[in-house]
Amino acid sequence: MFEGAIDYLQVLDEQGNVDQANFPKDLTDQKIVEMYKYMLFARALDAKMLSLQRQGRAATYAPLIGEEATQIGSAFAFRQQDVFVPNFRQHGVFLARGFPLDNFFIYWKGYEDGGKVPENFNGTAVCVPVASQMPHATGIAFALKHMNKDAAVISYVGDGGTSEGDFYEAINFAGVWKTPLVSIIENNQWAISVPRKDQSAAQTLAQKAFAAGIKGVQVDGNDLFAVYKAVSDAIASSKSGPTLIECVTYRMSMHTTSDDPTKYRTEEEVAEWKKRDPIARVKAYLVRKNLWNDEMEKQTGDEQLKKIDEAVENAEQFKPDPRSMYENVYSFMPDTLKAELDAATAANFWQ
Ligand SMILES: Cc1ncc(C[n+]2csc(CCOP(=O)(O)OP(=O)(O)O)c2C)c(N)n1
Ligand SMILES: [Mg+2]
Repeated sequence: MFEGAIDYLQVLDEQGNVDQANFPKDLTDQKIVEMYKYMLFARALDAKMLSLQRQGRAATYAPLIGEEATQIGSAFAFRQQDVFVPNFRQHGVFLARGFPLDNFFIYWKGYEDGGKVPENFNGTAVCVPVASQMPHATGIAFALKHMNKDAAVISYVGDGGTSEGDFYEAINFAGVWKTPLVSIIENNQWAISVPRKDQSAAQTLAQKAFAAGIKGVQVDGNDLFAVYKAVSDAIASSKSGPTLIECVTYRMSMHTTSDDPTKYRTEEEVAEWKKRDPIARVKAYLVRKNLWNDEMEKQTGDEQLKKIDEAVENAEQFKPDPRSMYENVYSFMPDTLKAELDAATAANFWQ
């Protein structure tokens, strides 16, 4: 008879108290302050993108607010050699992994050039088709294992994404071939207007691991320390096989800038989750330990805003080659597209 149970991990509670038994040993005060700054940075970046979009200076954007602990906690657990496979909401992970800020703004203005992944970035590009990144992730993990590399793949998928065939196929493959895959489910309770309860009758999303014969754990995704610990542990054991980590968090804002969440969810629900704000929780911890104060918060905010404003300015100088609209969809240019491009060139359309 099969018996399964999913552990739930929380280390830092809403008041900033810590469960010492589960506190990650390698988390120094200095590292926690650095992570906290990145949480603030991610939120500031998000607010700027939203404002630019509302002014018509950026294209459709998927905000991350509320999901900073899941993103920064996991990003800090990565080792340099680990490969990052995102969907479309992990701006905080891109930031913490050192993705150039200018490119971030160029990409979200709608230009593919900004989305190109730098050579040494060790990751794949933003991926919008839901869960289609998952077979890539497990395939990369398979290749790393085949080449005897000491590296893991850390992939992200939403709660909605876990209903896709691609998700099941990827974790099934990972289980059979024991690929070094750390698959993070960023369960933010909503898939556009579909609530978590209508997404799956399974009590947890982490238990989907059972069917694939891999490890599964559910984590408080608004708890920076718990996410860091779960992802670090999964990376440490990735040589012997994959782990599925469900981070339980909340999308505090709209799905994307084309969405109006007031049409399908209540203010009470949002207020309830606001009390579990991942940033407030780390701040309470740091302030209590005398590691942080309002002056530091102000200074950090000013520095980050300066970097953001500079990047926006640079991004707004960027002039795309209009012919690039013919590129990037196919690995080669089909005859029909080539004929269009040739006709436009002959008509001096690019002058
Ligand atoms: C294959 C596919 N189907 C539908 C869409 C439209 N779509 C974009 S995001 C999304 C919901 C995704 O929800 P979830 O996986 O929970 O991620 P979240 O947006 O909440 O981060 C949908 C249906 C898409 N991009 N790709
Ligand atoms: Mg979701």
